Amino acid sequence: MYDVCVIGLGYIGLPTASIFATKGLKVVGVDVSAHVVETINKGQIHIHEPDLDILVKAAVQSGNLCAKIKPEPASTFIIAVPTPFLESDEGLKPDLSYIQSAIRSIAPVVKKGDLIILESTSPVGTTELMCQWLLEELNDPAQSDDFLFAHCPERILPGQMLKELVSNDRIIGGLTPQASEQAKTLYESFCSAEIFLTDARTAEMAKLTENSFRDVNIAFANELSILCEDLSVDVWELIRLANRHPRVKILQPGPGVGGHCIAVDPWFIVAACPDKARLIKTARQVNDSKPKYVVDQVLERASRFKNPVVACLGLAFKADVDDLRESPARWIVEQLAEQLEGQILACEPHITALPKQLEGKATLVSTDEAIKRADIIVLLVDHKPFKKIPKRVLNERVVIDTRGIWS
Ligand code: SAJ
Repeated sequence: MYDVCVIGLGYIGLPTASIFATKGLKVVGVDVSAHVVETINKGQIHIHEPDLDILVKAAVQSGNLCAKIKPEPASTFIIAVPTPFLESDEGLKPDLSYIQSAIRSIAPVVKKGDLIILESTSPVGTTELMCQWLLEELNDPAQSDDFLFAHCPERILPGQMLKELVSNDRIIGGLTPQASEQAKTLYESFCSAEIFLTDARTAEMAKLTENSFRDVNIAFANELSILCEDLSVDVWELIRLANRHPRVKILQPGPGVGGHCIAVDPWFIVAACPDKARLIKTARQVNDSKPKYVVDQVLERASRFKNPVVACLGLAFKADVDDLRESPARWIVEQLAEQLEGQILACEPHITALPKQLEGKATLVSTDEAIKRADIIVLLVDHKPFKKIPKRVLNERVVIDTRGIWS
């Protein structure tokens, strides 16, 4: 029997399973993809995150981590599956079907006394629902107190996951105090920061609140960037100066908010309280409208040229990662490729081939080639190499810097 069975071996499940294994626990990781299972059992990885390859290799080679297609008996189950949202007739709705499938998949192997932890970011009430689903699934007169349930939201930042996995404080919300305590003992095996115990609903809302707080703050910065354009004020200088006030800490504007977390999680709050979550909803709308604003800005500048060459620097969803999914930069380049009469050069140092949507519509080039050939340079992602482009070169081009790195 295993100590821990982790369901879902993606960006959260894989580092979590691996770190437990390197601390000496017997871990089985479960994924519905045979390719993922095979890759991990070879000690390799299917996603990109700095140093994750080293951690997974060490975990597999120690004999403490293996991957399987189906769950195996364990004393703790950790659910780390996606929780996207769906567009329905009634608006945006959280899609909890992956969690429900995970619960169904563990039902044949759970025993009384097992601890079941939800790590996926989820709407308030999901841990309670999980308990309900498991009891419904088990065709015997099981009681809710036969199992221990807790929500332990992940809070790690893509690009710095391994460091933050160990050093971030954690929140654990059990359906019972015993569940919280047991989960705390487990996470203490690798977490060197403080672990705070609360109830499941508060833990669920805490995670949604953290990401909504960031979204609202970025929306404030994005709105300022639009106002400043009209008022002929340099927004970067403005924010730098305003942030010198001891109680002001504005985040940075950009071409929009991407990734699977900040742009998604606030909707869980809005879906639960549609009439009351007014600020959180507006912030989402402000951030979602920013990519189109950038497209219009570029089209307007390009209209002054005949067949301009437009260099778009960056396709990833944020700086220094290679993740192009849910990326405002990528969306902007796709729109420009559709709408602009001219040539699009795309420059993304972290990839070697363009995503399918851009094949034949843009050309992937190096930074040097992009800036040499461009009439218009559009900076979309603040990757480190772009910061080194000499001012002299930029002074000779039309520049749209959505991240303020050359300000
Ligand atoms: N962004 C801005 N301006 C800023 C900061 C970010 O435009 O000042 C943009 C980024 O470019 C990116 C998006 O926001 O497109 C999100 O990036 P991020 O670095 O803010 O966050 P994520 O999505 O990579 O990770 C977040 C983190 N949450 C918080 O910082 C509150 C992380 O700790 C969470 O674990 C993660 O969501 C998650 O999994 O929920």
